[in-house]
Amino acid sequence: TVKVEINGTAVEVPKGTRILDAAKKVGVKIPALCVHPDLEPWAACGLCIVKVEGSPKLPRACATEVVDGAKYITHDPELNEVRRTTVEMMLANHPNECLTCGRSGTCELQTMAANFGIREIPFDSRIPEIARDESTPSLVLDPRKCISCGRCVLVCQQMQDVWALEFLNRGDETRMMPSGGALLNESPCIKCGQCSAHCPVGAIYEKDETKRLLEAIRDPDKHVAVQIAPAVRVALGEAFDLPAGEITTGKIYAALRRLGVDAVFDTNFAADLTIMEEGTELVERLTKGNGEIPLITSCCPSWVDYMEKYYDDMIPHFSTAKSPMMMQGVLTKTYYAESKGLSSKEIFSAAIMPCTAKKFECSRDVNMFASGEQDVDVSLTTRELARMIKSSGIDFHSLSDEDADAPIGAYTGAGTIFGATGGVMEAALRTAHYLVTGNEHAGITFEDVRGMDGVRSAEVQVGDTTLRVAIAHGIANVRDLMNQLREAKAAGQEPPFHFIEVMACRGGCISGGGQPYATSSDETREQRIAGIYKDDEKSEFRCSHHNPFIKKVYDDFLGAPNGKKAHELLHTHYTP
Ligand code: HC0
Ligand code: SF4
Repeated sequence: TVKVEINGTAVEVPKGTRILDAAKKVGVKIPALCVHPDLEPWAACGLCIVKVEGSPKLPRACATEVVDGAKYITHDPELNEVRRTTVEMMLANHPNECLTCGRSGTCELQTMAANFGIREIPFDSRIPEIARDESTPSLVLDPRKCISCGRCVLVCQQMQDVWALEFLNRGDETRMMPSGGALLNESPCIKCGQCSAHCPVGAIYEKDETKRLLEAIRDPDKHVAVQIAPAVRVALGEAFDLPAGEITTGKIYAALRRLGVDAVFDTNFAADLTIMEEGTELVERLTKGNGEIPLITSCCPSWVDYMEKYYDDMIPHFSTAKSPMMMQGVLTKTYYAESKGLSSKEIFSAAIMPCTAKKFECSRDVNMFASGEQDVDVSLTTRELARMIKSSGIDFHSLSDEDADAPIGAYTGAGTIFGATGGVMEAALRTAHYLVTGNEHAGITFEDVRGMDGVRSAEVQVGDTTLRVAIAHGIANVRDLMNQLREAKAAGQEPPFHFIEVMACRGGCISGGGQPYATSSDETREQRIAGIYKDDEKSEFRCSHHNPFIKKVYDDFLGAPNGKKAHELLHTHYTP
């Protein structure tokens, strides 16, 4: 360890600790805009300079390791003045559009300006005229608002390994954009939205589609059905100052009804359905040689996009099962519509997702129109739902819990854990044993597939087979796994795994690009994941095949899992 002083307070920290973190330990917050706990520090914004007693240097606290015996001064009038000037310069290069900006109230630059009490900007304004990029269905890039902190570029390159964004231009004119000034939809972007979740200001954000849902609600000719994704229930509360991980499912259902929607469904129901379809697919591939092993999950649209772009040789390995969101959408416009005597045209189906890529998935190909109409008309992020609730004057805290509507609303614990990394795998394992052997597995939980390691693997005995499974989250963790598969294939060896789960975002959907702005650190992720497993534990049923409404939908409507009708409505295909 190393002993240092921060503003006169002694503190002992492990060797290699950075000044910023040592200061945190004694309750001192050094301002910074480029720093993010998910990313390597790279000293871009210059706000975190500190003084070292006896030295003329002003090291940047985010990137500089403490030196044994050093005495640091983090705040004094002189440092404050330098920082204030830095913020003023940023403000001169930033449009004064707080009142109409989606980040107003959560913007880190706004907070910084408020904290420094800046009342005027003593520099000439120099805002480049660069048009907004609205080329993808998911995100809007507004380079005028960019403060060149670099977080989006780092997250896109380091965490996601996509390299859709880079820095263009130099000095004050530096802006994050796709290479060569291309549009986002011409870049390799997979629409995961992690850039938007990490941007401290309003320079990258989800495409707001709240108006479309509100218009449908007001349209007397539309019957509006809304589904909510697994991960929404453990994060929406944060937008209402509840702790991360607090389960607010019943309040969300109630809020949707107050907004005027006609039917409230749960994507978790379709997650149970996905397990029946994907589980059956796995068993058929394993026992009947009906397709390639390993089977790879396909419910994450950013992962599908990435795979089609970079691993199209893996297409035969992909599960053809649609994502739960799309399954829920098609059932809403067929099975549910029929039960109400409505046509698919009369239904408006919306989804609330933790994800920006789901906006793109809704209309990605013809299979997403299996009901004859677009099965999910619009997909909104958790952040958009929070705004709708706030702007409608609904006091979220005072809502009482309500239930989802039948017959496609009830879910099991297996459906809910889809929201966490490893959850789809665990849900599948809970049912695979039953599908293979006809008997229930002795235990419900599979602790080996849980956790936050970027790549995890486990062996699970299912009947006579030792199933080898692997899980990856955060796209940067996928490459090794896919290369391992390619190598085994090329060498004619047995595949290293039977079943692989991939989620594009670190932690899984609980940390999707459309979730409430948090510091997005692993602490928040773990709190949300704990909420997901709590929801699982308190569920009456915990295996998808035990969901009585899943049995009913097969009996009444779909026939057998992987049967003809199920294939027509619930499966899809991929194109390189
Ligand atoms: Fe997910 Fe999903 S688990 S992708 O992370 O499979 O977005 O929450 O809704 O569709 O269920 C997201 C979350 C979903 C889907 C489900 C899957
Ligand atoms: Fe990169 Fe994801 Fe943002 Fe696209 S959405 S630019 S892939 S971080």
